[in-house]
Amino acid sequence: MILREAVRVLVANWDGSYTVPSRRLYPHQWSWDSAFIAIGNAQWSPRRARAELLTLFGAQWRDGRVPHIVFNPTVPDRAYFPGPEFWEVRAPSGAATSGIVQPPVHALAAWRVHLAEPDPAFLRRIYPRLVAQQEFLRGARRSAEGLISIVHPWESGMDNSPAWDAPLAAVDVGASDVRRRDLAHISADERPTDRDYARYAALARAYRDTGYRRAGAFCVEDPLFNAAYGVAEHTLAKIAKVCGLDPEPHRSEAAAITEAMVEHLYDDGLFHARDVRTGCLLRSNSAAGLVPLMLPGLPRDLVNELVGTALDRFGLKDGVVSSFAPAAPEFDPVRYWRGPSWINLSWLIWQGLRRRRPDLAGPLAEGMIRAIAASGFREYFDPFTLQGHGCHDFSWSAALILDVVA
Ligand code: 9WN
Repeated sequence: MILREAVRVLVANWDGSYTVPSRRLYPHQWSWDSAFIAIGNAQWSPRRARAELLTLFGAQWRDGRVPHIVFNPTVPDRAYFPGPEFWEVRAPSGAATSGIVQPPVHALAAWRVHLAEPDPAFLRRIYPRLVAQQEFLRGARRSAEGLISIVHPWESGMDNSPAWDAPLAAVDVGASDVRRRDLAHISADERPTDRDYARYAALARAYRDTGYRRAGAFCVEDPLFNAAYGVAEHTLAKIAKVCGLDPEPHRSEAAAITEAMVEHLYDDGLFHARDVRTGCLLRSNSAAGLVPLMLPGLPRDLVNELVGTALDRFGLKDGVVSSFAPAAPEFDPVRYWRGPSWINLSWLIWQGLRRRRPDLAGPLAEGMIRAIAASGFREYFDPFTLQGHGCHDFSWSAALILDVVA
């Protein structure tokens, strides 16, 4: 039943060559959403999964960046803020896109699609694009510490995470041109505040005004983003092998980023973000700090400490991981990335636990299924009551459940 319903959501959100995250709230193609969606679609339509990824990479920029939104030209500008008129940019393909990126989980998605239905021709086609995506990140975003930075909270995928409260406080808002559309669909207490939005717009505008080249006031190294980058290198090694290419450079890059993360982002049982502007660690209680569990090369003692933190502070012992630790003062069980449980975050952590701690991965998978059985394919869930929040029929909630149940 749950599987049939998941496919129904993905079919309803399919736009011919990609899937919208949500018909009304997010009516375009989003970068990391498409990766998660491809992982789910691989279970029932690998052809659709390949199309999803190839459509996204069709809008890749010449510098290798994969934009976080590819706009559907037939959707009116007023349907989503900020739309193409705000970003003022086109990919070489002619598609209107945003100018920022999202966590690079796409190599993993391509690999999972290949495993579902082996297709070396698809891998050969997408491999150079995945490599260019990584090259953009190390060319444009790598710090002296060897870590990759993000220049906007939207790049983290966890927009209003309390981890960004301190660096966002330094952002000068200026004249606001915000025309929020999200509140037409979702109650304001489940979304970022107007103050957050004023800062998001100011940061995006400032980055746009440098031709999408120079970071502004917000420049941080995020553990989820860097873990995704490292996992991408591990996965590219596997893809390179299938393509008859040398996997070694990818393996050493993965080892290097893992080492840099352990050296600069780890403290006291959790990975944290680091503010590149101040050089300070942004100690917080974000579940983004658990995602490095995905890195195959993480030292055993750190794995054990992270698992302990997930059990004690994030709800893993009950099989439901919250996006922010409930005991922390900033925790809010319904406000977007400030506490609710999200299927994609749980899935990423589940990937990290499957081989190492199957005893914990099983209950986490059951927790994801429980949330959806209780409330449907909602965008996020109250981690205690499992009540659904945000939009309905949210694509990655449907897609990743297909993978969990497979
Ligand atoms: C801004 C589409 C996206 C997700 C992000 C999530 C949310 C956008 C927004 O929706 O962000 O990119 O308008 O709030 O935070 O992770 O990719 O589902």
